[in-house]
Amino acid sequence: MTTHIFSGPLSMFGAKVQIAALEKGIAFELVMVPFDRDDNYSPKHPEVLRINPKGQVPVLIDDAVELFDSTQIFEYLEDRHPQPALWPAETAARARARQLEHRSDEIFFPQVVKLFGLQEAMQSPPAVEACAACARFYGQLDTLLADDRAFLAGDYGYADIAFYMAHVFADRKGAGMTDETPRLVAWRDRVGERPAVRAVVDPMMDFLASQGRGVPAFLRR
Ligand SMILES: N[C@@H](CCC(=O)N[C@@H](CS)C(=O)NCC(=O)O)C(=O)O
Repeated sequence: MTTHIFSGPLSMFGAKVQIAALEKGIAFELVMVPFDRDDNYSPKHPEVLRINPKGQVPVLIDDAVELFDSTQIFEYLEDRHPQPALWPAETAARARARQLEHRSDEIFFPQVVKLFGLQEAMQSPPAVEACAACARFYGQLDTLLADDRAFLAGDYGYADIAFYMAHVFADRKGAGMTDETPRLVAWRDRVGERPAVRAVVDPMMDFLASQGRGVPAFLRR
């Protein structure tokens, strides 16, 4: 039975799952759902509606297991395909990595979502505050990398995948990282070199370019 991942051409959360599955060498069929905010992400794929009461991607079908939510799917992928490990083995390190992944999705990314609706008003107080919140977040992660660690939670893993994708969208919306956080920029380059990341991000950027929409400078080819 084939594993299916339902994602969207501009789905940040779907891209997380695609990258993780590629890192683990899982054979899967990718189903791209119609995806545009202007159309309120409609029509919804019937399988997505059946499995996710929120009607959102990503959705994973692996034989009898049907899941939604990128972080829940990470946990399943790790249990089902333990190697290569994408969470740290040690309990405290694993808990910290999970917090980082959660903070990326639930603390950082909501600031980016605010900017989605403020693109014509980037000098407005809410936009300035959202950009400042992103910059503060970058500063915290830059400090985290100060002890010569190459990746956010030690070894490369889910925390890096989640934050890499979130920051691509932040950059698209005018809140990219700068040379004020050089360790984080170097981290971005390290993560961006991974074939699994390229395999997901490059088509996403091609999709944007094909629509005449902006592509972050560091991802232009
Ligand atoms: N917490 C969820 C968020 C999923 C999510 O926001 N998905 C977006 C795409 S990135 C979506 O499907 N939006 C369409 C909609 O809300 O109708 C996750 O981690 O999977």
